[in-house]
Amino acid sequence: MSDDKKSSGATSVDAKITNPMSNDPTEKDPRYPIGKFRYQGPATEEHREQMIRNIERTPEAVRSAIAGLSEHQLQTPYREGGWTVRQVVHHLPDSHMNAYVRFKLALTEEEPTIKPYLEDLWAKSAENQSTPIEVSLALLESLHRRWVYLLRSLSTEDWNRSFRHPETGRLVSLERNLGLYSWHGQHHVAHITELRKRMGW
Ligand code: NI
Repeated sequence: MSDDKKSSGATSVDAKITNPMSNDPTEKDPRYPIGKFRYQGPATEEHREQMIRNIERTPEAVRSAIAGLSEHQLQTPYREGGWTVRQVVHHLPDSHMNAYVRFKLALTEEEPTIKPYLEDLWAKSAENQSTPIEVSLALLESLHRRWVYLLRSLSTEDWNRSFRHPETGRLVSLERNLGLYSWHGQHHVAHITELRKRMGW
């Protein structure tokens, strides 16, 4: 990962000299510290297990990312105009509960159409200010334990089961969804760790 960063860093410096208006949305964009999600095509069993392990480790990674932060630091946006660290932490179980339900729906129904949710409004709800982050951390831990049992129980055919996303009309396979959520946890953890680096926390 750090080697990748070095080489792409060198490229982006050159790109900036020739093209100061570079609009690559992933380049040095604080919204995407680990880059945007990219589906890497059908996974091997080993790669799937790697992605499941990422999901398994996410709750612990979130805990260590926020370790020692004060209430004031938790109220700091991870980037200008972005969610606060507190909102990022509460967002994870919000998002992953929806993800878990989508897995269950796709496993028990034929190509069900799922229900999207307005993540920004969920993140900005008043309850987010009053709920201690510990509550969301405990929820995330329990949810991920259950989710990982579910993921490890899937057969090869199950990974090809899918749900329909009503906004795009497309079918999303469970394997693709696994990749998305393996990325998603790391993506938000990096929001917090990058903020700490920038602030010297
Ligand atoms: Ni998210």
